[in-house]
Amino acid sequence: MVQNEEMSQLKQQALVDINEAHDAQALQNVKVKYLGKKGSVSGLMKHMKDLSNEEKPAYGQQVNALRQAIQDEIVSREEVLANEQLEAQLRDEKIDVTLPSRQIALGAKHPLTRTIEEIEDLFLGLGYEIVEGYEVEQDHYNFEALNLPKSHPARDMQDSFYITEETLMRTHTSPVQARTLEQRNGQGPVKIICPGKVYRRDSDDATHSHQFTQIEGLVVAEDIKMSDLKGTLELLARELFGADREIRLRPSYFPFTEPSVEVDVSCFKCKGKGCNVCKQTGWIEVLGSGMVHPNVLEMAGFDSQRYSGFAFGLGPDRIAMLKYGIEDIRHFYTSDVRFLEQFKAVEDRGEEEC
Ligand code: FA5
Repeated sequence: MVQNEEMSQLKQQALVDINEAHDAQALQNVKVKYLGKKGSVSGLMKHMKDLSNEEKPAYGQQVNALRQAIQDEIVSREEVLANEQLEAQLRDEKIDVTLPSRQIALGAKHPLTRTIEEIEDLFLGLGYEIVEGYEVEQDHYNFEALNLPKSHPARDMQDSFYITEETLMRTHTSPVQARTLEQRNGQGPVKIICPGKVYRRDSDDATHSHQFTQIEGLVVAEDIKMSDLKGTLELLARELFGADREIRLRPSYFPFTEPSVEVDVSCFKCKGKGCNVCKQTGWIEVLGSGMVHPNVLEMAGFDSQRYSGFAFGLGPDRIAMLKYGIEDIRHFYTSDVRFLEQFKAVEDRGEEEC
């Protein structure tokens, strides 16, 4: 029978086409070619009109069986292709876990942050609280509450950026001590350190910046003496610059402390003999300090007969410059990655080797 002949040829051709389809799209095209509405299998139905009524059901069944057989072949070919694709993917995406990993560029702490954290850690260990203040500060707290009334000539010691007549960029971290004392309602003890940014109209050079950092320290309690200040600063100097450091106090002047002292630390490089770091003096000036002026205590509501205290203010920029041998303060603020990357190496080696 002609129809049977055609059907078996069609089936054979379909099997060949299915096996030659090497991806999903090609297989889909084969499917449309044979099983689509206008496909070859549907085309076989055109012979129906030439058949007798008795022959028609059997022929219809044969066409359906052919359709099913091609459909089954396509499904199994689909599975084969899917497996092949998965295997190729597994092969292509294979990871060699023995290869060395790519270098991840890790950041390092900014030298100022490291210095500030080192100082914070020491004082936290001594039971101090860390208090932060406002960078935009009222004239009252920056100066007046620190015994520097409007006309006081010592205001010239700190050239300021004023925002209005009564507000300015704080010139030091001392306003935080004035604010904290005021908040404590005349009740000691107070033991705080106050790190933060400060601003002055200083012209920028290798050792001066118009923006720099300070850490303020303040202790107010009954019976605080100058020896407490000296012991505390000795500890600080040894923590920062080595266990065999000595400090010396030189008379100085700050309106908010009386007496006031500048504190020098024996040179960590030449051990006091004289070198380029200490400018041949054997000593390095590191901070200003003194006993809190009774006026400051009284203005904040503390009884200066009952309470006494000490305060100090240091510049982490200068400390970090000394510690790491940095010759220009402006390196801290220009965000040059080549400069900052050097501190990654310091971090890897550990603090003691700096
Ligand atoms: C003060 O600012 C006082 N408030 C410190 C103080 C606090 C004294 C409490 C007594 C009691 P002075 O102006 O000296 O003091 O500044 C303190 C430190 O800030 C200096 O030792 C120095 O390290 C740093 N410093 C001052 N000006 C600059 C600047 N332009 N650039 C970088 N660091 C500076």
